[in-house]
Amino acid sequence: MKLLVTGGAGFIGTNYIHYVLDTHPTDEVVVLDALTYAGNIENFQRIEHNPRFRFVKGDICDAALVDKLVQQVDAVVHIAAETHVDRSIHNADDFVRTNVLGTQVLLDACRKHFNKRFHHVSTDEVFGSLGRTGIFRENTPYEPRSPYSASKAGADHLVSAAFHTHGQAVTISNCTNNYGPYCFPEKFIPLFITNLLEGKKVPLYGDGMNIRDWIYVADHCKGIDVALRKGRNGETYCFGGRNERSNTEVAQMILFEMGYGQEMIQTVRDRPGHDRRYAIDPEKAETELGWAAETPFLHGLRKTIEWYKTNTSWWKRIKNGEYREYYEKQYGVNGITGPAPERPFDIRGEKT
Ligand code: NAD
Ligand code: TDX
Repeated sequence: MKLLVTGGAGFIGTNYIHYVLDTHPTDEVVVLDALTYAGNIENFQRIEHNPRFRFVKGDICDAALVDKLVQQVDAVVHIAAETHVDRSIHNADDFVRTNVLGTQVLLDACRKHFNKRFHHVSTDEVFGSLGRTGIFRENTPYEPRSPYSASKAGADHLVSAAFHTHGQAVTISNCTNNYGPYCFPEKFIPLFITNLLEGKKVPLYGDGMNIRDWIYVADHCKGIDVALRKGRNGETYCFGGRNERSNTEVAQMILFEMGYGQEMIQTVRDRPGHDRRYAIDPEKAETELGWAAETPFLHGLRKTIEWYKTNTSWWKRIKNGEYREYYEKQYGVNGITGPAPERPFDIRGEKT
């Protein structure tokens, strides 16, 4: 297959394209990524010269560019999004634009070009917040509570509408919190690990008793891939790690693994509207797709800590802003919210 992967320069996208190129020896991958603050082409160092890989810097809201790229592939794996809840609380504009509008632009192009297969990567946050009991499943009603999750819910509904209205070949996956290599150090686990590597304290929101269901990113990537190849059109698949932990528990595990004590925890003001608990029942994906999360949490956490210890320059260049210099030199544009360049170039400088 030839895949168009949106958001391939971010955390899950990077892990996914490495997975595809390693696992499917004849597949080709075209990455479309706007290189916002969260995208980093330094992630492509291992595959930069792989002839089955091509990178296009551009915006998923750019209908002409999307149209052109969709024509060149067999399927689209839509991973691009604005993803950080705290940023969406501060300003939701980019969330609505990229997550809602961008998804529709991709769907329109897929419909136009012989109903190209479309897999949409989404989150468990669209289902809202659980109390002590309960679990999210594919048929759980949507009740998003942050601007981020509301924009992802809007995108999911558009994908679903494309199936019901136009008969488009779509699937959706809703996954729990991911952790692992290449996660931008604004998210909980990489922020805590990198702060400790710098000898800084870690900021725990509120009472620290919010619960997340953590899944190792490689397990999620396998799920995305199997949903793309084996999923039934119009279906949603929920992926989770069967691994619920309070933030305090995760913080304590990280501190212990890195040789620090409780004194490094700094309790800070809570996130407004902070969802209390997320948990997914992944049974449908397990039985229908033969998928299961395989990485035990302690093992995955140790691998993740090791990755951040080994790849110090990767996250240090992010934390001090230097990671942007490389592509600003290449493209001469600041990708944060700026318009997509008129003529996108691929990573080797060729016109697309
Ligand atoms: P990320 O923030 O690390 O990466 C997002 C990528 O999308 C970046 O490379 C960015 O440059 C790109 N992007 C943003 N706006 C774009 C635009 N307009 N056009 C083209 N590219 C654009 O995100 P992530 O954590 O890898 O999440 C990827 C997807 O997985 C998202 O859809 C998210 O909702 C979903 N998801 C994430 C998690 C998680 O725990 N991280 C869990 C479940 C689902
Ligand atoms: O500094 C922090 N301190 C803290 O206590 C940060 C950044 C987070 N937290 C808490 C908030 C959450 O309860 O840790 C938990 C995890 O926070 P995030 O890493 O921001 O993730 P979350 O808000 O749960 O959303 C994530 O999972 C689902 C991703 O960011 C989303 O993109 C994904 O859809």
